[in-house]
Amino acid sequence: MKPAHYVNGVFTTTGSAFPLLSPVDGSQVGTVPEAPRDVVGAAVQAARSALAGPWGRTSVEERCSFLRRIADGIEARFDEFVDAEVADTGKPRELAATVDIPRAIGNFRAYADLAYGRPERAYPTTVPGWSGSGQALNYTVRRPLGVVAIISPWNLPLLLLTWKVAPALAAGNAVVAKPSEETPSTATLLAEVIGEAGLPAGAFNLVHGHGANAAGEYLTSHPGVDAIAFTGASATGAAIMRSAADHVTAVSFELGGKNPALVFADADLAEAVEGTVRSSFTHSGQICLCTERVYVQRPVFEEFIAALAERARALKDYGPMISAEHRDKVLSYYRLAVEEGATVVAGGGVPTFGDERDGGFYAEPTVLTGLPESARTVREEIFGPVCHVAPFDDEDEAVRLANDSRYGLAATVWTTDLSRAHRVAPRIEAGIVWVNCWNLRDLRTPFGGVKASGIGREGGEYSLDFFSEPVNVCVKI
Ligand code: NAD
Ligand code: 6OD
Repeated sequence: MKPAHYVNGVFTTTGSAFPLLSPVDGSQVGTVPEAPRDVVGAAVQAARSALAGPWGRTSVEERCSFLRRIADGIEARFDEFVDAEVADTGKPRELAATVDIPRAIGNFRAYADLAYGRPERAYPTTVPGWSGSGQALNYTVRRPLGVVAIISPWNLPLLLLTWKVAPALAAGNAVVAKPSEETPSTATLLAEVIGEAGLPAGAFNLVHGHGANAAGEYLTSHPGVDAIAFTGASATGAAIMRSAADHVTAVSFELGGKNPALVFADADLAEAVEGTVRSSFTHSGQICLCTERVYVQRPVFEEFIAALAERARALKDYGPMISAEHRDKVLSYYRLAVEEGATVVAGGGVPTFGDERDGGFYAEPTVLTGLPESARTVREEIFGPVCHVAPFDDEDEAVRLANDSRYGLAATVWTTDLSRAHRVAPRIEAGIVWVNCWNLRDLRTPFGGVKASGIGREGGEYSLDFFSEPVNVCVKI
């Protein structure tokens, strides 16, 4: 299905069209409609009306069964979803088939279970001086926030969109979603599946288009939006916060990162190298959780860097950057690193394949070393297949280096010393610390970042909390 808006249960391609390019070879593979302000307004109005209609009267059981039907609907069209995700992003098919699409299904199933099984608290309250039982019962109910705007990025398009849509719907909100302009296809398929699942018209709406001065900003600045859940760059989060300020709209932000890995001399080195290959180069580094700063304890520094470089050079089956613009940004950091004095231990350029990929947006997996901590290459998020490796001497220095960043999303610690792991992990300023693993996910756990990496937490009940408002009811007995 071609990218289309989905407003009040109806597909439309209103608005001018812009080209959709394949990152694999740069060819045009389709067009995307750019939602004008009135289409965004109609989507917000449809969501508001849905809350006043049958959707607003659904029980949590009914909503959870909708979520399960949506999960089944994606599963039934699994290959179509994989094809669409691969076409939009150019990522290896195996990645889409084992991570992105299964996680989208998992997101709906997880929130169906979590929302249905969610306990609420009650407090019997003693009221001094009252006659009779002298008691009251306080209990908490949760109301949806209303109309929620969901804005998602291009790197894990369906995974990150459904990560917010599932809890938002489970909590009873009506949604207006805007996926990235680079990756509109799986979101459109999702709208189709949601329609087939029988969700009342207006409960889920989808608009396509760009961000600044376009559909994204029309949506986040709309006075009819009660909350904004956003995943993307920190600078975009700041811009969205400014537009949200006008209407004091609640925000949940998952933003950028410059994630450290700490490799201690007592680590299983082969495991640490393999883990770092995954954490730095999966999806060509275009995952917010990817490692871009690696700190290795001095006794194993040379051995580690040689092994990592060898593995980076051997990588062959990797995907492109999402766009020519993003590829140019990544390559500009490769050049900057050299200007700043880096030693390029692996990669550092554009690969040649001898096939249609030579017209695509590729960058080589790259390992750098030799930069001071003040270098822009070490401080700024690149979001490509690149890491800088530096030595450290002791635990305190490792923690200090890890924390010396404006970001604080995820960190990885490689050590076989369990006491060290427990000592170091809580000292790291990050929302997520993985020990001897990376990106091992349990959907019930809190997910998010500190400092410029985000506001709030998603995952499990944290998402259900964000997407609902507690109301305390006090009944005098
Ligand atoms: P981006 O911020 O450029 O775009 C994300 C979304 O925001 C897109 O849909 C875009 O159209 C929209 N947008 C852009 N400007 C807007 C504005 N002014 N108002 C409203 N909407 C606007 O990010 P990207 O390039 O798509 O993704 C890469 C970035 O996302 C990286 O920084 C990465 O670290 C971050 N990211 C973070 C997480 C996380 O969970 N923390 C996950 C994925 C990506
Ligand atoms: O696994 C997740 O739930 C999640 N939100 C991943 C984010 C990855 C960032 O690119």
